[in-house]
Amino acid sequence: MKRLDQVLAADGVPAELELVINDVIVACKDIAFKLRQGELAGILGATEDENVQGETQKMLDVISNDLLKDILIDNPYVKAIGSEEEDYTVASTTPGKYLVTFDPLDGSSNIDVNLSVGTIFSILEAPEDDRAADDQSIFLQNGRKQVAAGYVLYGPSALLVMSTGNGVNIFTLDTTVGEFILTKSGVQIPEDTAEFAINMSNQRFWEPEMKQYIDDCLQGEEGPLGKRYNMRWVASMVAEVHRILMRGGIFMYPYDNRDPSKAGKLRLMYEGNPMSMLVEQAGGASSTGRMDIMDVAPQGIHDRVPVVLGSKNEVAKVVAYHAK
Ligand code: P6P
Repeated sequence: MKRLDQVLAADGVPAELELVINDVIVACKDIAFKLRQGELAGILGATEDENVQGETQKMLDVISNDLLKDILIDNPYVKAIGSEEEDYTVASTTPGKYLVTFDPLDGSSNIDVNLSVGTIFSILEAPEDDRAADDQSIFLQNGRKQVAAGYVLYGPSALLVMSTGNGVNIFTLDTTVGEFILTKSGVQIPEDTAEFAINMSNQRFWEPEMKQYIDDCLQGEEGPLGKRYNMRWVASMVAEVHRILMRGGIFMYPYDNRDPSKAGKLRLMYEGNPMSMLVEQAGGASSTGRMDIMDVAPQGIHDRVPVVLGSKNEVAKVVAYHAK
């Protein structure tokens, strides 16, 4: 049974990067503990505040964000962090080599009804130039520049799923010793699927291409796609991506015209890119519908992006619909 640090060392991960990852994990273990306490910890429910996304912050959104921010900006190898819950990027107290972006508690609308939520993180190298740690343009690198990406899924068990570029490993939190233990290595997503995940209530707002693909899925065996599809929607991206890593599937949060100024609901830097690295490292595909998500050039730390990810042959079909 290998611990996380043993797997990272075996994968040749630089010691400084391992120390950054380790601080992310320390914060996530604390988040996992607080979530397990639930009502008993008196930290469920919403605050009076909204984040930069215009979403009401749950108490645990703020607590999780502060746990990750506080430990990382004191890490000697971190230059700055970016978070879904922070209006601007936050400079570290010391110069460092790495940039960390995170969604501290993705799917937090599920907390109060005791459904799965997760922490998503992405690590980049800071550009070797003289831009200051508080210059958020140092983060504006495409997803292919990520040196590590992962999530912690706070489900029936707490699972760490991550990649440093050598495939995807899954670690299970052994609560008896407080360590993440390797429980699956070399995750591979099945290339085909008959299970799609999308929020159908947004159907009238989608582009015609997405409407057509879903219509064709719903026609089942008699339709142009020639198979009976099943549907899932958990409203927690981390849970959806984990299901896809384990048994295949396709997850979509496409562009919709509810707010034409936004490219989609999900954020590129701390949802789209890290999940795309994991999915591609596991043999899947991740697209906006028209291009690979990890090739998108970010313009800002809170950029949004349409997401179509999962089993590579199914993602290819959706891309083909958008190419017509
Ligand atoms: P909707 C959670 O808020 C999230 O960012 C993702 O985790 C999830 O896939 C999506 O939004 C759910 O969005 O519109 O169905 O509530």
